[in-house]
Amino acid sequence: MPSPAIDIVHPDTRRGADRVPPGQKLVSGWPVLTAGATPFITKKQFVFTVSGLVEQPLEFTWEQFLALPTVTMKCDLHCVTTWSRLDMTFRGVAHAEIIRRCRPKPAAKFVLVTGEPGYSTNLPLTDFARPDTMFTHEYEGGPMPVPHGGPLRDLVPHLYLWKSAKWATGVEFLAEDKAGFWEERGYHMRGDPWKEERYRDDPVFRKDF
Ligand SMILES: Nc1nc2c(c(=O)[nH]1)N[C@H]1C(S)=C(S)[C@@H](COP(=O)(O)O)O[C@H]1N2
Ligand SMILES: [Mo]
Repeated sequence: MPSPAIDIVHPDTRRGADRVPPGQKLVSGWPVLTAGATPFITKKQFVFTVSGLVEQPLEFTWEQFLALPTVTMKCDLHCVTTWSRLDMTFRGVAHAEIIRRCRPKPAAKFVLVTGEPGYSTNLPLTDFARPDTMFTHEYEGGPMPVPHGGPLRDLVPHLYLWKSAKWATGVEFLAEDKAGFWEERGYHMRGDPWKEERYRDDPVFRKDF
């Protein structure tokens, strides 16, 4: 099968000597990291909702989501547990496509992306809206493997991988930042791997006393 044309080469893949963030090691396999059991979501059960501070709330069945326009992107992944993996190819629905359809209200400044079972992660809207982010349902030309979040996972390669919710169920647009699953447990509110934003440094979470 010929590999699909790449629409977006992620800018972080062009960082040269700075391409692998500090404190990270390259791996050749793709580790699976899940808090709890792997959920199995059938195409019939699948539902994706867009809610909160938007002009047009949205709800998609699997067929409806699959009918949305897609883009293909080559990117690197960086996990806070210190592994990084280069040159991975994904296809999916750009966040920009969702934003175009739901029209966030001016008060919306953050999002909370949700995933089964009971996962969530928060992002500033400026990170979520970047053109190199997407909800992806295809990896290397095949369906997204279930352990990696299939049928649909979020993909935000410029931040640590816990910001990319697997088994994605929706996105909520918010005025205030709201800690997700790992952020409530001490992970950073933004998670930039080049700044090593691994843990929260606000007072309740400081580790230096
Ligand atoms: N729904 C859900 N999404 C999730 C997680 C999870 O436990 N549940 N783990 C996060 C974490 S901590 C990481 S590092 C990545 C791991 O993705 P991978 O298993 O595809 O490598 O998924 C993120 N998304
Ligand atoms: Mo993680």
